Amino acid sequence: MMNKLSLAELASSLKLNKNFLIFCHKNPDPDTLGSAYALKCVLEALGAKARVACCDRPNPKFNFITLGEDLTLDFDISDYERVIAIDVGSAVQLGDYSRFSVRVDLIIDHHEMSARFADYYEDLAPATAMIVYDIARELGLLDKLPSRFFECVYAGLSGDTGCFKYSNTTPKALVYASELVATGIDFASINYAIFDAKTKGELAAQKMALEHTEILLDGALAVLLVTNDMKKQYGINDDDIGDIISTVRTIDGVLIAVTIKETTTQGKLSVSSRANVDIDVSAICAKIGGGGHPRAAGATITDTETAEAVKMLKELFAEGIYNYGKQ
Ligand SMILES: [Mn+2]
Repeated sequence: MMNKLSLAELASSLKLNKNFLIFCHKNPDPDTLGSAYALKCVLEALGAKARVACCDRPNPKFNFITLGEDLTLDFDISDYERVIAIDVGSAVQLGDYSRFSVRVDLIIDHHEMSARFADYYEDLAPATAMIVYDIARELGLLDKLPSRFFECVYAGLSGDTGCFKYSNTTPKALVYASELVATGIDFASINYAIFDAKTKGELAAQKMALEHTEILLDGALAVLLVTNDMKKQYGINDDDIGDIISTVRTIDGVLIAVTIKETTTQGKLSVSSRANVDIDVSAICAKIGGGGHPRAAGATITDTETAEAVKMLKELFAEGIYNYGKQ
């Protein structure tokens, strides 16, 4: 895989414009938000203006990254000289803002599916935030950036590595974490906000997961369907179930965890999957038009009856487990 730009070319190209828009992916996580706001710090240090945009409202627990800003576009995209998509694997990942994908001038990402079209793509980088850190270093800005920059990079890196416990935690990730911790940031509060703090709604969602997760294939496959009726019954909203897959995947013995969520749009389902072993769930999700990382991937299903989609998904992921068993 050849990058269209080298790191040096990418970094110096950022000096050419004065007014940037930075798109995050839909259902924003700490990596897309942390990368966007860290890049905003870099651009501001270069004397430019930058605005971060996302089609979905971030979970309020990420306010320490966004400072509670409204990320929805309320004005003309043509106001911006240069439009960047960060941690965005494909146009679909822009969600309701995918209509703006033709305006994107620069893609910085680490999802395998973007390898072919990203301008700067780092194969198996644990987090896009590490690429933004590389950009700042390349520009010689590390001594000049505010602590907020390091907090945002740390949030992205810690977020995508599950607090440095997922299999994507490379030695390089830990070296970067070491440098970030050495700047004196309050990393413990960041980790608490991302991983430990649970709202009452999230705890109610865990109760729902406990009561409704189906365990299949002798415990190898865990599937949780969350219908709109269940959300009402448990008094929970979409924020509360945003990371419910993390609960489902902790069930001992599970090789693949899958959540299937009904959305407020009729006939549209949001699918998330996690592999606890070396099964490439992004390849499985690609079969239904989705993608992601080898051990964390998702897809969106439209125009399919919920029951029919659930049956299809169970078969699809079961096949992945059978093939893994044959190895
Ligand atoms: Mn990411």
